[in-house]
Amino acid sequence: MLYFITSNNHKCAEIRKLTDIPIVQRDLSYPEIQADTLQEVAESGAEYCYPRLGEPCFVEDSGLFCDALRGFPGPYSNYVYRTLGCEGILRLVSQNRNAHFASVIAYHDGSEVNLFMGEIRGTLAETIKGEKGFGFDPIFIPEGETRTFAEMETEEKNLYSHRGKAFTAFISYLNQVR
Ligand code: ITT
Repeated sequence: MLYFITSNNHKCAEIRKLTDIPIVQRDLSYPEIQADTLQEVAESGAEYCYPRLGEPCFVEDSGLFCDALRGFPGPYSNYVYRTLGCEGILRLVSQNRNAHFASVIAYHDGSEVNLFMGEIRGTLAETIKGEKGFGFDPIFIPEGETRTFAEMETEEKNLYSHRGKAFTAFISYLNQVR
């Protein structure tokens, strides 16, 4: 069993499809520090959560990085999604539509924190497309595809996604140390 500390049910649903290990979701409402990197946010989240839960656990911090906006919204993606939304990002970006999603999983095993990263490059769609998924899924088309993440089933998104990659790296680490 693994504890996943998150308030985001979508993230948890995606991760559950990637493993047979039971994933127990807990929302500890951990404070997200204001930092320039996902790594710092995730690491400090895991350090906050472990002593409160008293069990090994992981957090995941992720974001959308737009090339035309020099990486914005990046670690501020949650806030920017709630304020500007998908439409707002599309309005900010015109010529250069390249972007990537990144995910960092921070696992506290009781003595230390280990980080696992995943990234997927792609482009921003011209318009919002699809109803599945969450967040910026309706505007992100992964490399090699013509559909947005929001037009894919979870299993398919997982094959490409930043979160799928980070979690797969985390599971291979667990298989080595356990
Ligand atoms: P927790 O911190 O509680 O896990 P959260 O939704 O606040 O949940 P983040 O702080 O990591 O998570 O915010 C990342 C934001 O980036 C998220 O709210 C989405 O708007 C966006 N995002 C990250 N991964 C995404 C994905 O796979 N698809 C669409 N949008 C994503």
